[in-house]
Amino acid sequence: MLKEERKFAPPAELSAHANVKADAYERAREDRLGFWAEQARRLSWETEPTETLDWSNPPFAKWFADGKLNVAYNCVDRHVEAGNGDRVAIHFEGEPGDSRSITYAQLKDEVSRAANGLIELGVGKGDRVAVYLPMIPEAVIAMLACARIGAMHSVVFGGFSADAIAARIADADAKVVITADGGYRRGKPSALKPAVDAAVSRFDTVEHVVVVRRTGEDTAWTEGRDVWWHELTERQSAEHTPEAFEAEQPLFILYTSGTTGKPKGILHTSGGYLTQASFTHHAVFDLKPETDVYWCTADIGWVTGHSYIVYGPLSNGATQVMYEGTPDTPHQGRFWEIVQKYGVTILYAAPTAIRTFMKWGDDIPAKFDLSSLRVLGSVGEPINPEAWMWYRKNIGHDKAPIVDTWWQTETGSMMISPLPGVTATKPGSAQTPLPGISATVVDDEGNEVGNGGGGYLVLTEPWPSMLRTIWGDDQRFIDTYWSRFEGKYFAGDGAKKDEDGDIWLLGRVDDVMLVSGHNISTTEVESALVSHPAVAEAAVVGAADQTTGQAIVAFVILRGSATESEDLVAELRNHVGATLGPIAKPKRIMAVAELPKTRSGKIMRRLLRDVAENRELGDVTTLTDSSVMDLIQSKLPASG
Ligand code: 6R9
Repeated sequence: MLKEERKFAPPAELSAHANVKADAYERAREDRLGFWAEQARRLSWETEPTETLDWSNPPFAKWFADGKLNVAYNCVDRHVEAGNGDRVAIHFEGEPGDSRSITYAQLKDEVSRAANGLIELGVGKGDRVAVYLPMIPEAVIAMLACARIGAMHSVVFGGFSADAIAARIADADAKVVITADGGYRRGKPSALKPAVDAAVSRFDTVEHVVVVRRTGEDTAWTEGRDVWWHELTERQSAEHTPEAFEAEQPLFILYTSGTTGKPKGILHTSGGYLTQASFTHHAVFDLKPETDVYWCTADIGWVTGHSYIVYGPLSNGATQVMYEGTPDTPHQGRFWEIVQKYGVTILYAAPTAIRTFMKWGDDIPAKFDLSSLRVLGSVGEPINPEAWMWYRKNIGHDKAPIVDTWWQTETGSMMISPLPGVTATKPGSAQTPLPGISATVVDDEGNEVGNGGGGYLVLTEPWPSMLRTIWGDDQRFIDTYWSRFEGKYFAGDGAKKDEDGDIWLLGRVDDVMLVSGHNISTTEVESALVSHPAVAEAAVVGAADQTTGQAIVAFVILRGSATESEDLVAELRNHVGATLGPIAKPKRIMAVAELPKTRSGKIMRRLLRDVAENRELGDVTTLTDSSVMDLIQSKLPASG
């Protein structure tokens, strides 16, 4: 197994002024529920909760059940009332270079108008609204407008197919869809409304389609059903009195594809979700709302956009950057140009982006002033130690701590992460459950492993932002998460504990390979490959093999200067063997130009397994770019 010896102490200055210090772990250990009750008080409640957790009917939790609050009020109005109406909430940067800064006072007006507009369209408490928008401020405004009136949003990634939209509209029975004519991607307008039209035409339950004008391109129009966002909102009052809802009022549904089967509608509710999203954002990023400029590069269609663009940062009164487009438009330094332009202090990105920046070269970020950055976050996949080191050196200039945050759509907010003012960080490890969170690693029988042991990641106590169920399917909720290990939440990730008890995530258990009777983690083989100077990215799968059960097949993206050759392949195999042991040597290694990824940047190993086993490809609807698979398949010999 890879052994990580490097460790980086938190900067003294950051430690001294950290929002959350080491004592939080102690306090939460002594009184976990008291700790969460204290965090709930960071929010503004119309009726303060007196109950913390109701776990009388597991796994169906209720948090702060007798409290009442309005989530949008907490994210917007209360900052205006506190005298911070002139603070910028969102610095929006459009891909073509247009920009717009929205203060909290302006956001309050816009959210109120949108809320009044939705009410005019007949949307009320408990109704579902599908949101299919590019990364523009209206996405945030639409989500908050729903929250403000007690309607639930169901955000669908801009760019998903009509089929994917239709499946989500049908499952949630959405009565309104909010979309745009299009958005900008890779330097061009990219239409969104046609996919919505195709999806909506299959139902008679969708009453209205609200359309934001972003690109100004011609758009097909269905009279009576379609409504321009600007016409709808401009005629509304900017006054809207937020109603307080019960803490367990549903806030949103967000679909996760999972590896098989129909997407799961993950249901989140209000008080507990906002408590943990807000607390973790405050603690893990050490946000100082008066001085920090925060930027989460995720898409709003991913849970990361929900919790760390909308609910976490706005509940904390943050000033944040929102960027519409791709990192290489119009040039590969676009992200760093934005960091320099706004003086971004906290950056939250995915390992897939970091590995892409590595591939593009150190000289690109070096051209920009990144000295404002003081905390760097990572989310979405295990971050390979080499990518972590690159991020620390080239983006954080060896001073900004990296927080590798493990969590899921289902957990609602961060669960395992270093605290930037407390933890001595280790490249590649998410390390420690956050204060108030109980996570551990168990073996096949559900027994906790000791330090140095490996197995499955589980959560052993309920947490405030946990999913409440799968929309419309309580039994699937129980079967998927609560049946593998008695009384514990099964996350579906493999993990190990190192000698210090720090947690390392090893990828989805569905991806774990079984080679000659040995369990081998895809993450570890990929990290070993990426630690070779010729490799920028790697994806590893186990393909059926007559002699070894499964054989390791690796797909690698080479760095600019390297070219594929038999010698290089042999060298890479030996490199993995030397790092992890001979059993982990890939049987085959293929250089490819791109890897198949979801919109949130996760590698879809399932498709690569289909390729490696010469099967027909499974569902590709959640892929960013399906032509990638044609390229990869064309590299393969007819039989494997
Ligand atoms: C937030 C998000 C959840 C799955 C999760 C795990 C992987 C996320 C990670 C990580 C290792 C991290 N994952 N963060 N693995 N280290 N820091 O990504 O939610 O899209 O639902 O995915 O992502 O496999 O189970 P979601």
